[in-house]
Amino acid sequence: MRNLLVLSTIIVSGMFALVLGLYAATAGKSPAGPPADQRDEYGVKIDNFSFTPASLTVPAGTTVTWVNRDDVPHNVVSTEKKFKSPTLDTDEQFSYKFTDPGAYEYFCSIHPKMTGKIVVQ
Ligand SMILES: [Cu+2]
Repeated sequence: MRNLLVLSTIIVSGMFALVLGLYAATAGKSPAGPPADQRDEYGVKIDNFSFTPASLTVPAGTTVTWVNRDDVPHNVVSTEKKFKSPTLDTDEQFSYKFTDPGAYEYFCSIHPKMTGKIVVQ
């Protein structure tokens, strides 16, 4: 009878451990989003008369969004006329999808000293 009790205790403990393990495995499978290297959207911040990051490398097929966080209007103009945003007031944004690999330089035509680059791989 005593052996039976020990056996039951072992079985119950085992099941408890199994349930805990399943719970831990399930809990571990809820990521907060796709991994950083699998994003298909990237952002460039416009602030204090500069683009941040000034140079951004993205995989082909990426949509890049520029957001004007400055208190003066800016725009985003491709040096090779591949894309051109309207004038962006504070907190306005512009997106462009880069499908072909290459280096895309751009500037703000209102303040031509503001320059940036998107490298598409
Ligand atoms: Cu500007």
